[in-house]
Amino acid sequence: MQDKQIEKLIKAEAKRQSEGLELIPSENYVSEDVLKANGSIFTNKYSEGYPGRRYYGGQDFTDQVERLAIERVCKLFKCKFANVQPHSGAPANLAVYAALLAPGDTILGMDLSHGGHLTHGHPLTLPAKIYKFVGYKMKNIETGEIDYEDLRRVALETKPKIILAGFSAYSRNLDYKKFVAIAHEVGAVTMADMAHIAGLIAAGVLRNPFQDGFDIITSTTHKTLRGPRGGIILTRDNEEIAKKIDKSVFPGIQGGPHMHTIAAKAVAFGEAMKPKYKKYATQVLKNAKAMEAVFKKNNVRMIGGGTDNHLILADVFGSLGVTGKEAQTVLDEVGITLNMNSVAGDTRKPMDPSGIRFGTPAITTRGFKEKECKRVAELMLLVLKNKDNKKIKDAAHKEIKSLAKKFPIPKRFV
Ligand code: DSN
Repeated sequence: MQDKQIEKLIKAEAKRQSEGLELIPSENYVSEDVLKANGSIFTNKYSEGYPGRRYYGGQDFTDQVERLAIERVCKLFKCKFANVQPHSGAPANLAVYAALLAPGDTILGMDLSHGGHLTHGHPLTLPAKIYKFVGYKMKNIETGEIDYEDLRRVALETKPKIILAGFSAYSRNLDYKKFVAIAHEVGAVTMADMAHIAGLIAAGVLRNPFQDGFDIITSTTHKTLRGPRGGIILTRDNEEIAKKIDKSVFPGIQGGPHMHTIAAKAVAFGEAMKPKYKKYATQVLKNAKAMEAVFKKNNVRMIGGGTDNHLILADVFGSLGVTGKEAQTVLDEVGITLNMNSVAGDTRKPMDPSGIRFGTPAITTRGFKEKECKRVAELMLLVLKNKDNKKIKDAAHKEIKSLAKKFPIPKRFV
């Protein structure tokens, strides 16, 4: 690279990624093919519109790329319509709201403090300034069971136009059929934001909300799905909804699609169709269970009591007296990256909450199995329990570095 300053930073980040262990559950490593497509000359092209209906010339190859991405993602998630243009998850969610709602309409989503996402109603977001958000919660924080009776009560009372399932910090399975039944009672559209678990659904190791009658799925493409940073909106079979969504994405809230990203999305969707991907997704779940077992054995409180998916939300302040921020910092020092997170009922502030959130998508991509994941969980607890002991931390760091060396970040998956 001619820009030495940026080149140096890219190299430093590559070293950080390769020598440390990535446990942020929304992060992953992409293949070299995804990187190549994402860094390709499609970055030069403007393509406002949709395949066959563009506002600029020179679209022979962009049309083919976008059609391939749509065809592959529809096959992967068993649906009829897809919009692959959203720049990421937040614009994808906004585009659905804008497609189906009038300002002031109501959306019923998971309460943020119980695992919902910012775009499901945080007061500082644009959607929350336009629409009215009401929430549902867990009935029992220790088992993670959703309070479906209360969800129904709130739905009957507030008549939401959209009932939204999905989360960014929840570790249990949702009962999609219950959402659909309640939505039918109140005439709402069902929308699943499956950003975190899209890859696990694509692989068939977690249930697909479309199977239970959901109308719309939104997702990012870079988490378990292991693609470039981006978003998608899928519509099961309702063409009228799909058309409204297309209009809402462009020209509604976006201009030209990022064709290089769409090319990379197509590559990732192709990779997710391969049998090896199913193996990967199966291992992600097994690895999370292996980490859960260590936390359970050490009596560390996990929100929801454990995990059915790729992530664990642990109350480290309640169990070990270490705050989320302290835990994030001390684990960073020994080469483990994860994020501090509020837990349901947290009395601490979001910038230094009681919990940590971690997961297995990235380390599973590196080839970690249960044995290594168990060891990582043990090392995490050892460090957290001895956060001021330099000797213990140094030894843990050494072991983490050697694990990372033994399992280099792969370049190809299929
Ligand atoms: N930032 C993502 C996550 O970590 O879950 C959600 O947008």
